[in-house]
Amino acid sequence: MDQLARAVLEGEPRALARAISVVESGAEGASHLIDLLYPHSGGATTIGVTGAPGAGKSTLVDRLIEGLRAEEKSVAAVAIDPSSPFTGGALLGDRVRMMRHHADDGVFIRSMANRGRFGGLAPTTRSVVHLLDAAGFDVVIVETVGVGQAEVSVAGSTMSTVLVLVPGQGDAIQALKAGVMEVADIFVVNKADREGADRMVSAIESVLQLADPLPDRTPPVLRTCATRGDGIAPLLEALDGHRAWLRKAKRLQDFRIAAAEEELRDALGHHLTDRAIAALDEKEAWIERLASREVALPRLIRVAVRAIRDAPRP
Ligand SMILES: Nc1nc2c(ncn2[C@@H]2O[C@H](COP(=O)(O)OP(=O)(O)O)[C@@H](O)[C@H]2O)c(=O)[nH]1
Ligand SMILES: [Mg+2]
Repeated sequence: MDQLARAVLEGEPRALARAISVVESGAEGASHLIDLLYPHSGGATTIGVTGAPGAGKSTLVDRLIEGLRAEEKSVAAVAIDPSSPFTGGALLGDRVRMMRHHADDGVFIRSMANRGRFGGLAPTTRSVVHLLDAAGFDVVIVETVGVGQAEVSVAGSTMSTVLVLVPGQGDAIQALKAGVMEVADIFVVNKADREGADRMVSAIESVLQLADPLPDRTPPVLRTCATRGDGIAPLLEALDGHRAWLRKAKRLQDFRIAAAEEELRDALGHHLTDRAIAALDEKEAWIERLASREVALPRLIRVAVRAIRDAPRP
């Protein structure tokens, strides 16, 4: 493991791929690897790109990579796709699209399944981001699918979050009104080559004006056509602008603290749940009793907590 960690820190692509597999699969040594690498992370700029399936996120990420490479920044991109939850394999579409970066040492691309049981980013995904960060990439981009909970989660773990919408996506406007909008630092209306892009931009802007209390920063609403590469330079500028804003007035430190707490809560939740379930004697019988109202939740929780306490140390 120590050797693998060293190779990751040296940015060796094959070591990186192996380390990610170890972390993803939770194989033996995963915790040790994370212990070794985590102290070396924190230097990368992290960007979340989220939105509905088909919004053009991957195409946009590909363009962002191109733009960042032109600035001589190294970039790692992880696409999380819940539609392939069992294989954890790379998505063919992403692979083919991103193939042109394949020979470039400054680019690392990986698709992975989202194993988050409660929606959002799985703890392993966050660990993978830290790993890529530790490997020395200047920028780490995380693409996630979804409108709602998943965004909240990605927004909490990446420095800047870009929400990608498309013309005519009325459901998104409703979601924004319901409060999903706080999760985006930058709004992008992609497929701006299509009819209705201007209307979509105005609709988002008017929802943003409804914010109460007024935020100390109003997210910009940008237009892109990812397939043609239009609007990418302004998006990169907006990302720089948001980062500059974060660096002022201790905001970045506040973000890091909040992200760390969220990560701890999330990982601890998963960990304790797994341990309690494993430690619970006659688990099925307890669940049946819970279902048939023979036992209520508070008592079962006490039983489960006691089971963890009495279980032999792992
Ligand atoms: N017309 C148009 N199509 C786009 C644009 N961006 C992406 N697409 C297409 O939309 C489809 C879905 O793109 P993809 O990047 O895979 O979306 P994702 O699911 O959000 O990652 C693909 O066929 C893209 O070629 C755009 O700006 N305009
Ligand atoms: Mg995609």
